[in-house]
Amino acid sequence: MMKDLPDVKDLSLDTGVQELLVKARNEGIATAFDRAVKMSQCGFGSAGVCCKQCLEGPCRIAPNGKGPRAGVCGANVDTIVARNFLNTVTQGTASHAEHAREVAHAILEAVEGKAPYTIQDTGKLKALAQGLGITVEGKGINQLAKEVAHKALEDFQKQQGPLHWLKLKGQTKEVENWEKLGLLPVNAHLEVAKSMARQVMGGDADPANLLLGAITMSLVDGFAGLHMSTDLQDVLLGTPKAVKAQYRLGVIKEEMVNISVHGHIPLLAEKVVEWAGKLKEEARKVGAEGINVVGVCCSGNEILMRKGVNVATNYASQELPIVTGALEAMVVDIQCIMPGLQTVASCYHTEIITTLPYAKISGASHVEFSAERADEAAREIVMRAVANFKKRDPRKIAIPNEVTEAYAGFSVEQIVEALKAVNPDDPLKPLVDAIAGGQILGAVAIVGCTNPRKKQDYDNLTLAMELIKNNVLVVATGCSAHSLGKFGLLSPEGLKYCGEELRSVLTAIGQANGLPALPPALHMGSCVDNSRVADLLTALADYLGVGIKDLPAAGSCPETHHPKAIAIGTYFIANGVDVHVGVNPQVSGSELVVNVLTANKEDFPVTTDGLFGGKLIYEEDPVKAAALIIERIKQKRKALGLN
Ligand code: BF8
Repeated sequence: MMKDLPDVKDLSLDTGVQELLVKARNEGIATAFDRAVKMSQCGFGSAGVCCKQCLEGPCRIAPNGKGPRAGVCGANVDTIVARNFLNTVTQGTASHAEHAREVAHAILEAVEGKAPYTIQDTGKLKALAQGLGITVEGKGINQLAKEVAHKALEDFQKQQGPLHWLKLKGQTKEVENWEKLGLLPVNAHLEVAKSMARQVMGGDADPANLLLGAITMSLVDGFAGLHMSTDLQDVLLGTPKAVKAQYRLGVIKEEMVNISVHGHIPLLAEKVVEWAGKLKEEARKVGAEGINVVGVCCSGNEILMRKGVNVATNYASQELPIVTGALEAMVVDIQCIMPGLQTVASCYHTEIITTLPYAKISGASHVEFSAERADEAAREIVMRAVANFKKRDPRKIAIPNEVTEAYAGFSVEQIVEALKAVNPDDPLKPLVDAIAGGQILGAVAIVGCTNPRKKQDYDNLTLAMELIKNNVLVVATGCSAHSLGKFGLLSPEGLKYCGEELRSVLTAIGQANGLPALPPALHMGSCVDNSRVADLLTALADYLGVGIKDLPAAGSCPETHHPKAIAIGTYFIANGVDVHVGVNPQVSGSELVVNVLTANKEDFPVTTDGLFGGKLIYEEDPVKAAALIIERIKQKRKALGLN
């Protein structure tokens, strides 16, 4: 088996992951990395030219120009590729919108006394209520929270006017542009249903119109998905503040009952952390020293940001905490959960516990979670983990040693707070001055995933290093943030990789806050927390009186894997931000779609760059990608009259 598989050093930069990949192979266990090697990619699917919209097909248009040029119904390759792209964006959007809706319901249940949560950020609640046009005066916190939650749910049912959250959070100049183009979404469910209806056989066959549909869908993603999720979670669970924690598989402790939380919606993860604290004594009864909760993927980000919980690993290596032989339970909710987890877990004592009725894995245990029974579910999950401690096979235990220290918790509120230490009256001024003066060349959000087809963490890290070396400020979210955390870029230690000017700015802000320096990359949260990145860009654009599209900023997802990442990227393009992806976005089969999204032909009549000021950059080499991003940042600086 070992013979035809690549060296583990070529699969991940993380030595702990490498170590456990060798262990897994020696034990005859296949992981995503090895499955990726064996699964060849379909050339038609890779180019986006396969159509499965009806039973006349599947039809496919060969990218090499040979064979039929249209499907049985006559759909040409541009229609097929654009429709597939819209489908990808719709999948990502539906995931985020469902996330937001769950949190809105949890708030309602909490304030009605049915769910065991208490509103944590009353200041943010009041600000949201005001922004949504709700009268604040004379109302109690629970009443306000109820009205805000109802407004949120209206964004899933109202039949007229743009999304409340778009009016609340959209940057004025960008909103004007979307309105002028007739792209404003009305409600999340309506738009997802409309998107599916236009994709159906015999629906929308105009590729440009389908791509505009993808833009509308991405606005749903941004406002009724990302922004709404973050805003409501901050209200219910608290707005993050700077925290210190540890990264890498060494955070799993042999002497403890270990539970990893994995998925996205933090309602469950928060409760598991709470009950792990309450049930310590139960762990001692079975011979453990306590209960250790560790994070994986975006649930990991959520409890890192709010609770300082350590992070074991990110997407591509999610099976490997099980391979330590010391993980009692992995509790999952939704999105980015590999079904292969259960296959790996069946070789160990680890219990995979699914929690949502619409996201189960065959063979896994299921403990139904809802906000109403959050305590019962979390208690049961922790007790199951405790009971599994005694089932360990000591011969199978091998936990890598390495851990890395990192800072996280950089919500916009926390960033502004840090800047206030430099200028209490005008906190954004130091940042804007540093950008205007060229000490900060621009800002890039490194976001999204890791992908078992790419050397894990390598592109995320390499791109970040290139950018900070060139004095570009980096913020990070999602599994990319984990990549940077594992290798020291979320710690002031990483400042040594920065250009001199960026280093002096980060040192000055850090020291004004009693720290040696700020880290070279600021961890802003999970994937839904890309809303925080948008909020920061909106604040800067408003401060300067320009559009987001005018800012010297970009986004990058070097190790893309999920449709959510494509939805988020499209949302940022709609806001006028260039977005780099390092993995094939599966549109190459249509020259038209490529031209519209990447604006690679100067004379092409309609491009996202022309309409919004942002475009897609596809480049697999992270060093080349950094150069392209920096070139564009310089162009945007020039247009603003900056050197
Ligand atoms: O929402 S970064 S691999 S876990 S899709 Fe998934 Fe990508 Fe990780 Fe979070 Ni986002």
